[in-house]
Amino acid sequence: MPLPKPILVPVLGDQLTRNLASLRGREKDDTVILMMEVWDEATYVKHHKQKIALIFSAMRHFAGKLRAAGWTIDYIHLTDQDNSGSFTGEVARAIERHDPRAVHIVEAGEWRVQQAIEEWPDKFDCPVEILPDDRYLCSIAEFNQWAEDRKTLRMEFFYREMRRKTGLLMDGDKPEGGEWNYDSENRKPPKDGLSAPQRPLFEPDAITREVIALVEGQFADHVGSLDSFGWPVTRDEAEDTADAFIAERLPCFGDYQDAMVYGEDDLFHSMLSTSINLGLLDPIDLCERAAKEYYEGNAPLNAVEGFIRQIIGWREYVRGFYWRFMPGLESDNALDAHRPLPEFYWTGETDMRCMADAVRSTVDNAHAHHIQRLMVLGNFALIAGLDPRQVQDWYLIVYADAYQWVELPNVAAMVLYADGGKLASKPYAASGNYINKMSNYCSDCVYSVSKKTGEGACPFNALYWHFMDQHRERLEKNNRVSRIYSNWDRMGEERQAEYLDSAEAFLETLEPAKDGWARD
Ligand code: FAD
Ligand code: DLZ
Ligand code: SF4
Repeated sequence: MPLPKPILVPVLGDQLTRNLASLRGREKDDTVILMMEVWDEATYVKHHKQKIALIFSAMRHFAGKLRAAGWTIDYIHLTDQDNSGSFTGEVARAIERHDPRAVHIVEAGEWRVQQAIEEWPDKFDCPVEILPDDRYLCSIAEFNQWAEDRKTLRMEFFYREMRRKTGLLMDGDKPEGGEWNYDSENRKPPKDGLSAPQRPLFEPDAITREVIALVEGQFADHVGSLDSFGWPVTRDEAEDTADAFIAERLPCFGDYQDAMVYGEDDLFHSMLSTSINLGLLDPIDLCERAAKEYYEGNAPLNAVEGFIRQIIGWREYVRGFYWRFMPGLESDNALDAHRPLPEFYWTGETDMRCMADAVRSTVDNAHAHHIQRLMVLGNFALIAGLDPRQVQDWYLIVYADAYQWVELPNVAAMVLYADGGKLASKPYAASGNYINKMSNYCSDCVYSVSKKTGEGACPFNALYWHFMDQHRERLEKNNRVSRIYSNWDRMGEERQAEYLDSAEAFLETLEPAKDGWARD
């Protein structure tokens, strides 16, 4: 009897879980799992070195674990001689090698890859089944249904649906404690000397060391350094990171969620995004564990609710938003912003202490925490009128947790308002006051945060009014913003001109990024 033909199951780099829809219920002797390190993915933008090393190392560890459990793994290494460089090319070669009776793949996280996969049924002489990615709480169809008849797609209302759906922090049909959202308690400025317990860092093992050498050799001109690589690359390591967060940092997660402290890169954030996005951790399981801490009296409600909202609220919402508005979201530019990304986004060489610290953390760790991404790096990009495509590339490149489905809505819609307000009710524009209130950056900055214009003034102050002035026609109609223009008008023309001249003079000094950082 000839052996029955197997099912070929390609597993992509961000699908590293045994609970993947294409693997669940499969028999080992009837399945060939294909994993592919390919040039197209590693270079469509020039990802941070730590991001590539993390993904390849996690892929290799996952493959090793499955192989040890008796699965047949066909693993394509980046430098294999016949590697075609693309998912499509590698699946075609694998079909020739294994002659499968069908290909089963879970839909891709990114539009670009999904477009390629959708061509496979016509390209290959073999049935292809594309399965929904059910690692998310809300399917794409369910999000579209929720969004269909709404004028505005505010996350808060979506989030309440997800609370009801999961029963997380619900007291019958009411939210635990009476409120859906405890953010008003989550805006504490940092106390002097605020510092958080160190998260676990993992010494690279032999597999990771081999990947690090590969990345050093093949991607030498990509941003970042691998010297401090300590990301969790296995499920066990990711679980250790989650355990440490829940025990040591979750109780303060809410209070200091928006705080920034010079040189404190993680503060009370979970540092779990890389592991969740790769598939090493189950997001709902994490939320259930956090809720248990509240019910057992180990963490306050504002912390636990805040953490759960980031995951079943924001994370699920941006994924639905991405699929609803792609491919247009990528090229949206509602504010007609065209200034090139400044070189200091890559080097950190700027006198603005807040920007320098956020870029340093980004380049050193392939990570910056949320409020640095939003209110420092993002706010600057917004009020300086930086080109959305260049800003999008930058965020996708520099963060180890960046995949377009989560990066793009955050950057194009939340930060840059390039979608014209589908996601946010108003642009998150802020002057230096906000950064001063929420951080200890300003006291030692070359610039003076209290000085509004002229020599030595904090650039955020004049850029803020310059931005508001430039977009008056659009923003004045927005009743959440319109009253700000009364303040502007009260300043009088002479003072306004000082603001605008200061901003223009500062913008003139920006050196555009050199070619070659983002793409070859
Ligand atoms: P925590 O602060 O501990 O939050 C817990 C978890 O909630 C995170 O791990 C993440 O899974 C989820 N989460 C929190 N905020 C968001 C959000 N706005 N959107 C989606 N999920 C969220 N997150 C990414 O995973 N990849 C990205 O490419 C990415 N790009 C961003 C770009 C910008 C401009 C902004 C403002 C935010 C971006 N975020 C992105 C969201 C957020 O900043 C990161 O998820 C977070 O900093 C990761 O660190 P953490 O795990 O310690 O998060
Ligand atoms: C980001 C990335 C990189 C750098 N390299 C690979 C790779 O070689 N092989 C792979 O399977 N996945 C890689 N990834 C992650 C993919 O880009 C990710 O799986 C897509 O976002 C799926 O849409
Ligand atoms: Fe940033 Fe302005 Fe504060 Fe300097 S003074 S750290 S530029 S906000």
